[in-house]
Amino acid sequence: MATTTTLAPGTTGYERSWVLDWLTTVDHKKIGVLYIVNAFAFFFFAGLLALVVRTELAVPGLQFVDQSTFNQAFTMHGTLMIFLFIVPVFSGFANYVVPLMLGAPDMAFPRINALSFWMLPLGGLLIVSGYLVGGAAAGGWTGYAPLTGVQFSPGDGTDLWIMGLAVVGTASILGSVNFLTTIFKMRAPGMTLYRMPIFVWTVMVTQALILLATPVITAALIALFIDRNYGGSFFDPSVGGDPILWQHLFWFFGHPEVYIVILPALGVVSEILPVFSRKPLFGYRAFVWATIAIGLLSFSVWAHHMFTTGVVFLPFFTFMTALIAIPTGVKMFNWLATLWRGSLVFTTAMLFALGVISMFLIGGISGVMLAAAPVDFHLQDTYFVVAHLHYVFFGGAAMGVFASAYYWFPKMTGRRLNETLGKIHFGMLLVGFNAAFFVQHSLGIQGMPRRIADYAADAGWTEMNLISTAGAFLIAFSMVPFVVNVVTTLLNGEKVGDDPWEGNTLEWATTSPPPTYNFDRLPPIRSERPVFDLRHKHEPNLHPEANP
Ligand code: HEM
Ligand SMILES: [Cu+2]
Repeated sequence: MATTTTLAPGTTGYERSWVLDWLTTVDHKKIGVLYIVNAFAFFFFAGLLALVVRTELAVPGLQFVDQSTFNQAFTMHGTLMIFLFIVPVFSGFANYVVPLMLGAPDMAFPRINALSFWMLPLGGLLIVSGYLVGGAAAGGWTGYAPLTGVQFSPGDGTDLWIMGLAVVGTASILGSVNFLTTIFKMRAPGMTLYRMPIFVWTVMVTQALILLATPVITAALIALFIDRNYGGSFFDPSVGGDPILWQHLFWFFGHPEVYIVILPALGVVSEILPVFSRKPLFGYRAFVWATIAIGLLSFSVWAHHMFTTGVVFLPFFTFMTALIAIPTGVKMFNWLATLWRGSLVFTTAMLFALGVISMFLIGGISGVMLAAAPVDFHLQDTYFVVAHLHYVFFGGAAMGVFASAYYWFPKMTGRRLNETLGKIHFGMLLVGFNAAFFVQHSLGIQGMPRRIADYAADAGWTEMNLISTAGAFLIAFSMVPFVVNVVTTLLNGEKVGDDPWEGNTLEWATTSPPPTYNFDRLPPIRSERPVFDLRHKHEPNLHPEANP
């Protein structure tokens, strides 16, 4: 039978413009890049808002902005950093690497994937557009009732904030279904659950948390919208509602949210440490179970954010919160054991991974302190909390973002970021970060409240606030070498092969960048380090644990 070997006329030679190509793509790699670029745009904007806040606080007195502008600035800063930067940026990296790590050609639902991405800039713009209609939301990123009720937040900015967050939340629910289906249904032959890279495990638990937690906040937002616009009374006590109900709903989402943010960063660290220690990850299965345990426990501790409301059974929530230290400690211990006697290579990615571990350790310790109810009564709503949350969100999670960027950039582009500029970026960020946030512990202990635009000159807080503001500007300047690095590397960076770091996981077994549908052929998958096995075909298996 005759077969056609040439294409029918008209099916070649049609090239879409690259703009249209990116706007309509359903390729998980391009969608991943779109997620990352979009998240960084919001990161830089939210960072500028942080500088507004810090500049105002540098010295006593109101110099630059009025109270209302200040409240909008920290609310938009927190909201955008959490919902438009740190969560979606990891969805971006996960979008790019999870199918690769599983040996899959794409995500399970490529079109839904594109939809979940495009809802994000839409939601983000809705939130920011509050600035165009007489003032953005100003009730804090936690949106506490009654601050966000019509009485104290009469403007449209708060309604836009609610709508934008509902869109963003719906997008991440769609995304979580896609991730979970991909992880359960799209793994290559041989890729058992216990051979999946730890990063994939952390994404899986994270997406399960998103699926369970996000509908709660979305429902609460809708209730708030009804209160504000249609005479509802969910949160208004004067007509039988309960403002504490908002706190329950918010934190039932909000605490898991912390792990939604931190788990992928811990996953990245668990990928990077073995590669640059030239050793297998110590205790693979313990990492898996610690991740699952953290995920489960995260739903039983929300009320540690509500100790001072008086409606909380303090011993229970203190105890459950303290329990989380156990699986977290397991991870810490196993990372150190991975590094122990390894031949360490201090690439920028490795430095950022070590940064995550050490900064997250500080954030974890201050977290255990806050979890003790008597201590929390003193520190609630002070700068101690601001310090704690930034050690977790910035020192932990955002450092993990930079670790990911340096580690996977060669896979995404075929070019490696410049290591000298990378190390300058890391050094400036580390110094700036600790200058900005470490002193805030003392400020909090001395009683400086969060969310204030001004403080008394004789409070004794001026010097530390000045240091904190200087640190914030150093953080901002550390982005210059980073951006220069990304731009110059894209234009003419050092071209490296498909596997510049000698990685262990499947993404390093294809070209950089990978072709459409990712793999021409896959190496056999007989352990959680298939690419390592491929490279060391003739040596005995050094890590039989995962290969029973
Ligand atoms: C560019 C570096 C950053 C600086 C200088 C900075 C600074 C600040 C400042 C001054 C506040 C206000 C404190 C207050 O008055 O309550 C704040 C709040 C906050 N920041 Fe940051 N921040 C930075 C990065 C981040 C990152 C990366 C995240 C999360 C991923 C984040 C999340 C938050 C949150 C959730 C709040 C609470 C907002 C609220 O109380 O409503 N920040 N930050
Ligand atoms: Cu919490």
